[in-house]
Amino acid sequence: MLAAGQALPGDWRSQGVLHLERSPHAKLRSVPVRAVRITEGFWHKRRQVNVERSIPTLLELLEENGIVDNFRRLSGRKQVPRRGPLYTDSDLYKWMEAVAFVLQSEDRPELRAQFDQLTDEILAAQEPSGYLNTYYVEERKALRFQEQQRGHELYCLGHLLQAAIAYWRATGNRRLLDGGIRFVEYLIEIGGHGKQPLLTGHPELELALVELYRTTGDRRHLELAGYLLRGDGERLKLTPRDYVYLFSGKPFVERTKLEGHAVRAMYACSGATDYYMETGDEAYWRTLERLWRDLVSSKMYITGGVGSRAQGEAIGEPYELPNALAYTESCAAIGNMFWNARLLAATGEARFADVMERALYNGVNSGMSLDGTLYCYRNPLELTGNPEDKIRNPWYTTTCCPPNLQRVLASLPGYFYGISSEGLYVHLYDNNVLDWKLQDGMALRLTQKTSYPWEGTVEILVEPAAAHAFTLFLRIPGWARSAEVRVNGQAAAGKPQPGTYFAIRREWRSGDRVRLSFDMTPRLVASNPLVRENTRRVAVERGPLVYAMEGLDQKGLESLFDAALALPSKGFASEHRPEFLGGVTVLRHAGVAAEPPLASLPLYQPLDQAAVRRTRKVDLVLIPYYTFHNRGPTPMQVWIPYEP
Ligand code: FUB
Ligand code: ZN
Repeated sequence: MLAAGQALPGDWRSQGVLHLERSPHAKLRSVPVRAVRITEGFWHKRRQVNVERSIPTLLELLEENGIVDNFRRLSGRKQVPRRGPLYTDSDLYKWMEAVAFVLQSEDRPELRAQFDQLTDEILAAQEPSGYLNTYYVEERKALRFQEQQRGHELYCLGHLLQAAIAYWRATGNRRLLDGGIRFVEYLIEIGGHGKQPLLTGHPELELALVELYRTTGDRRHLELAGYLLRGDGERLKLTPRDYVYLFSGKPFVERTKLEGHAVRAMYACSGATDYYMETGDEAYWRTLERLWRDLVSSKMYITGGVGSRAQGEAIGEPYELPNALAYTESCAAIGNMFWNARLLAATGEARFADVMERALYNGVNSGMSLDGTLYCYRNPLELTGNPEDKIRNPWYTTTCCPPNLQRVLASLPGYFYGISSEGLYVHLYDNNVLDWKLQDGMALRLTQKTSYPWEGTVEILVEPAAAHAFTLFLRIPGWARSAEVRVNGQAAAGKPQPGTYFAIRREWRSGDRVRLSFDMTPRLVASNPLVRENTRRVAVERGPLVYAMEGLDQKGLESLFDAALALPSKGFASEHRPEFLGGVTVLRHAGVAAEPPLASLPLYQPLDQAAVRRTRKVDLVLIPYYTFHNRGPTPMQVWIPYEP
């Protein structure tokens, strides 16, 4: 047992987003965020905006909206009423976690000071017992753990722990972590079988507890995660509806499909994957595999978004993937990315990296505006252009998504690589320098130079400290129609297969160069016809990016919805425009427009008179989906009709 304040095993500097050094069922170990420097390029730009605009402005909003004052009022530092929904503590914790990840990459004294100041405010509000929550206090104190379906007490603790662990890994400072451990001790004291039954209500604490276990080595932290994943439904008197919506309360291994609240489901699956990596419990793996197949076969949007319904923020039936009504909360796409990153760590299988990349570049990336001050809660795949549709906003009463997006961008270097006993896995491509070591201790520098995702060539300079035999596993994205790998100018032996890792085992010497080339020809993608809304429509992808059409780019069209892509065709023209939308590759394609415009047709008419004539030739322009709605309200669609 490890009490607050007792020495933590391991070196905080060497721990990644997930610390998998001692995880017996993880195939890959993580590389620390600080070991990967993302240099000028696609993600560098997004990360700069994150740290310079997004993170500072969100703290101002958290202050303005009383989220920090909710702690100050408990310590008597301010006499103000509590503000916001019952889970606001978690929004501050997520913001702090984002800051902690920034600090893992570089020291920013101002951010560090803000984190320390907030730690003071938070710990001053913690009760001597260890309990900490700004909602269940005063007249609501009697309700503690009495309404766990909606209460978010454990959810907030999960986010507190994640922020605290990330800060410890950034600075070696464990004040907040000790506060978190005190709360966990309190839970262990009151909770579990025979005592107060516990329910996460909103899964999140499960993954945080497994990470806490990886940090402290205290097995009780893992056991508590296991208890939560098994659920205590009978004693809590949960209904079948609760089990569906909450994605917690009953044994995780009895789940047969993805359902209920999308973020809850994604976090539960993430936590269960973490638990599997520590325990190797095969029942968990079987369930995870089954749920993953359910996701990719019928419940995931092409953007990596998850959750079709506004009602209950829920995952729909198989193939229920509406476009305009898509709920696709940013947090759910983030949860999808987290889950697949964990599955990837567990197995080293490229299918998980493909989903992780899809979510990251599209459904997650769309969530933050290009200037870093506006956020999507929903990320629909179609917009009518109604100015009342407030898709990007600086603040939400439920402001879970903004700091979630910030923590993803801040921690992104930690997702690029993995280490196995055989060598190094390269999961993601962008300009960066890795300075780390192989599992046998050999120091290794690796430098990627590329214009990915705009171009498909990646140059990799390999520099081990001394000539050394190991395997370089290079991800060949599943979307690549063809790929080529060269080592020091020579074609590598073997055929690189999309959707796998291409393994090159050799004695690597400092100065060795690998060159990867992926075919970046834009692709037309059809969906299963059971997604009824996408009948006779195509989506367009180029590299890892999903594309979309916005009304304001289409010249000579009265309405975006009058147009169709003219197929078959000579294909797309790609043009890189460095000044447009933060620098993007725009696609052009021949189209045809309805003549007369569709809006001039009656709502209903006899079938034999109803044929739509799309005869007028137009030039259609597509932009990357993640940039949609950055220029004000305008119609948008991902799934585009086509005319044969
Ligand atoms: O309940 C906390 C967060 O608020 C969820 O993750 C989001 O879906 C939103 O409901
Ligand atoms: Zn959210």
